[in-house]
Amino acid sequence: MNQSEHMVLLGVPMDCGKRRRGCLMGPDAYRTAGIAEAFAGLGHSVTDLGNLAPRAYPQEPAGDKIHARNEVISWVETLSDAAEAAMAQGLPVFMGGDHALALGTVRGVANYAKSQGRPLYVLWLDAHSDFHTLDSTETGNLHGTPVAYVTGHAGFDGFPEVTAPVPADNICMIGLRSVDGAERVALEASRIRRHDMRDIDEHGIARPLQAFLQDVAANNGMLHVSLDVDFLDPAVAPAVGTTVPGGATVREAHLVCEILHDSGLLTSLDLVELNPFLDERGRTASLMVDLCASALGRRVFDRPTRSFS
Ligand code: NNH
Ligand code: MN
Ligand code: MN
Ligand code: MN
Repeated sequence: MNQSEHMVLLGVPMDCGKRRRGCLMGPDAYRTAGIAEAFAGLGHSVTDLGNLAPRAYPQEPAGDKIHARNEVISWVETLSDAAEAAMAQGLPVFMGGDHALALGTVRGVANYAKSQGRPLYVLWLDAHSDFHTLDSTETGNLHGTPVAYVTGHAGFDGFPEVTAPVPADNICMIGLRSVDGAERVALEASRIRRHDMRDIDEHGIARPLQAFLQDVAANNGMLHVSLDVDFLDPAVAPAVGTTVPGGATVREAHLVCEILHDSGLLTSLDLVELNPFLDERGRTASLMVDLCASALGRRVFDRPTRSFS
């Protein structure tokens, strides 16, 4: 199976979801690593819409525990609209930028899915669960909050209302190995599917993913994948500010992407937290582009078609 897609690239040089700077260089690193050429080489058409920018926003209040609150709110508005519009054009790839961009991309994609009368599913590939609210965050960094926001949790005062909250049942996290206390309590009280690295060590990475994809297919869902660089082991992906040892191997990550391609279910993709300032000769950016290629059909040999419904 190799369906041809229209790939819509959007650069999101967002760097305010945490304090360590450098993610603003992410979009150009993906371009330099040849993301458009990789998609085109697989037979897809590609449009690069360039980089987005937040609209004007009020000055940040002094002493706010939340870092860059107004700037993030402004990005969320821009990104929501851009994501919703891009969904109508093809398969958007949001080239971040830090993970706070997912507050906007997932909100917009969810609005689009709702307009199509289809449920949205979200696959969260990350060392972290990013399930803090503005009340529970210890760091005040909004890149640690998108999953709580898009599932409609309270405590996001000042942020755009989440008009199409993603049901917890429709979210699957894989790769977890750094979950804060408050996040853990909230996750355990939720129906979010969560697979830590121990799960993957014991049972492999394919099984939980396939179970999730079965559900997406059975419900005619749309599928948004949010890929955080720190899902990968820092030994193979050093270009991220929040490295956590013991992450996914190169092959585990490719297998996830290959299975995603086989499923034919992927409808939008975030690439987040790449910090090119911390990279070694572009290897992390190149690995991320290779993973994108696997998710869009690069393979050594064809496999018998596998049905996910
Ligand atoms: N849980 C931490 C926080 O809330 C870290 C989040 N950092 C991430 N998330 N890189 O993926 O600040
Ligand atoms: Mn993250
Ligand atoms: Mn992370
Ligand atoms: Mn935290």
